Amino acid sequence: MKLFDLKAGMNPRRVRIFLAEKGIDIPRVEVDMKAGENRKQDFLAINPMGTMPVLKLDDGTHLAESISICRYFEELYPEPPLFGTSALDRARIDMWTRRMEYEIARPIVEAFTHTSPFWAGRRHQVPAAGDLARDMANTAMSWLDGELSRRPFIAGDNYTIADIVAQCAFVLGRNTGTPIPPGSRNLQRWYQDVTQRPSARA
Ligand SMILES: N[C@@H](CCC(=O)N[C@@H](CS)C(=O)NCC(=O)O)C(=O)O
Repeated sequence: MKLFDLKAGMNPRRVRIFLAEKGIDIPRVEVDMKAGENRKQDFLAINPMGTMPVLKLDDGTHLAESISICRYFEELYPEPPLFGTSALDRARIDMWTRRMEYEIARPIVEAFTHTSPFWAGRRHQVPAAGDLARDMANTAMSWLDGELSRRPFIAGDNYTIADIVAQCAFVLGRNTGTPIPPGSRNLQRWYQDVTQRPSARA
């Protein structure tokens, strides 16, 4: 088994944090995105979408979606549970994970891709779309700040995959011009808590 990784990437970070929370250590290969390694034939043969992370299993199977990779490890190593245990728990965590993906991670990524010089020449950039995405991210952060006044973690009393998705988005946001506003006290408190976990440095 090995993980094709991208140290700076939001989605590979989800998998590394997840594995660290579970205490799982697997071999990793860093893909050189700046050199375009992920767009070359060798890597495209592994994942035609040209994205990381990719988990390669010993039988040659590949999984190329961060949440699917995490789900696979959850099945193999159920403790500590990060996707929930009861039917309701699982559904609630899934609901919050999807919300973190669509309401938080997506606009932060869009703001980055449409406005950063890093993506110039690699992606079609529409700066106004980036500005709109940044506004949407800020609106979603204000909503999430209110939600976090009522519970310690995104989906309830425990740290879950929903927190991992959100914290990785906010790491990207902090580095790319969409930080958590200082006035969002609950969100700031939550971010401090999750980023102080040892797994945050994975
Ligand atoms: N939905 C995928 C997205 C993967 C993805 O977009 N990865 C980014 C890094 S965070 C990437 O590899 N980008 C390279 C590129 O677009 O060229 C997942 O969650 O695994």
